[in-house]
Amino acid sequence: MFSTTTKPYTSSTLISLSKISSISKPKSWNIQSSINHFSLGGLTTSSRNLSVSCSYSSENGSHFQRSSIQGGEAFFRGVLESMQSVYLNRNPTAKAILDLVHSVENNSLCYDHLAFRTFGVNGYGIDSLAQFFLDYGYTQRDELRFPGKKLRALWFSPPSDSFSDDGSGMNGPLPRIFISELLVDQMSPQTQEIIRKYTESSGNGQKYAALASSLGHLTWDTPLYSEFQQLARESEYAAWTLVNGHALNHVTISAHRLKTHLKDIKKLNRFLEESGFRLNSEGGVLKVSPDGLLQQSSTVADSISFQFSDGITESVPCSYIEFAERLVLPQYENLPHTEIKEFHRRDGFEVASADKIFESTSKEQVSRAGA
Ligand code: OOG
Ligand code: NI
Repeated sequence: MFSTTTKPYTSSTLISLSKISSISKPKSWNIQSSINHFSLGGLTTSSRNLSVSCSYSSENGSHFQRSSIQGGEAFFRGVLESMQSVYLNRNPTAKAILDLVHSVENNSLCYDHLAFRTFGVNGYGIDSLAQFFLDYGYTQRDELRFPGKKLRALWFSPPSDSFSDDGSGMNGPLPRIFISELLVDQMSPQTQEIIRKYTESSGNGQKYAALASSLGHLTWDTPLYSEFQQLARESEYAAWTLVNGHALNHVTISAHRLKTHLKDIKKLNRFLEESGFRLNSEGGVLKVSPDGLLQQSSTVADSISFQFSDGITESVPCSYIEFAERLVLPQYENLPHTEIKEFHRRDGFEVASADKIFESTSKEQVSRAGA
C-alpha cells in the first residue's frame, strides 16, 4: 500500500516541489528540522560550522580515510540534505521506512552509502557526480564491473575529519558513495541515439550533476514515452536514468550501527516484512558476500507518475531504500564490543550482490510489489 503514488510530476513542478519542501519542515522527520537551516540561512550555517569544526575526531585509523573536507562541510551536508528531501518527497516507501526505523531507534540512524546512476557518455558518466564528492574530501576506491548489464561502478570513501560523528542521517557519519554508469557505447544504435540526443542537447548539464540531484531536476529535456519504452526494452537501468536523471537512487541504512535488535539485518528484514513492506527477492532477500561479512537487502522501488513530452502520463520506477550490515573483520574479532569502529568492519561492495540490488527498480520486482 505504500508503494505507489499517483500525482503526476513534470520537470517544472519538481523545482517548486523541492523549494516548498525545504521551507515547510516535514513534521514526522526529526532530523530535517535541525538541518533545514543549512539550505535556508547562510548565517546559521557558518556559526554552526565554526563551533563544531574543532570537535572532530582523529581516532579513525583507517588507511584510506586520510583526506580532509577542509571547510565547507556545512554546505556539503546541506547539498546531501537537499538530495534527501527530493528522495523523501518522491518515495513514500523510503520515507515510511525511515520514519518507522527512526521511531524504533529513538531518532538516530546512520547511512552506510548513497547511490547514483549515470549515462557513461559525453562527460555525463561517473565523473560528473564524483567531482563534487572528490572536492569535499572523498577518496576514490574500487571499480566494480557488470558485463551482463553493461554497467560499471566506482565507490568513494568519506573524509575522516568531518564533524557530527554522533549525529543522525545526513548529519551523522558521512556515508560512502556508490556511482554507476551505463556503458552507452555498448548499447544498440537506436538506444545510443536517444541517450546522445538528450545528453548532447542539455548544454553543459554534465557540469551540474550535483546541483540537478539536489533540485530534483533533469538536466535534459523531458523525453517522449516511446523513447523511454525503447530504452526499457534494452536496459531498465537506461530507462530509469532517462526519467530520474541524477536523483538519489537509494540511501542505505547502516544496520550494524542501529541500537536495538534491528541491528541484525535478518531481524530488520523480518520486521519490515511484517510491517507490510516488500523486499527485493532477486536471488533471495538477503544478499551475502562470499566472505559472509557484507549482508544487504533492499525494498522494491516506488513508482511515480511521469508526464512525457508527448503528453502521455505513465507510471515509472523511482527509488528504493537499502539496508547493509557489515560484520567485524576476523583480525578484530577479539576486540571488546565497545571498541569496535566502522573501520574494523568489512568495507566496500560486492559485485554479485550489487547485481541483484540493481534489480530493485526492475519491472519484475516493481510489479511484484503492487501484487
Ligand atoms: C545500485 C545497486 C548496487 C549496492 O549497494 O551494491 C548497490 C543501483 O541500483 O543503482 O546499491
Ligand atoms: Ni547500495
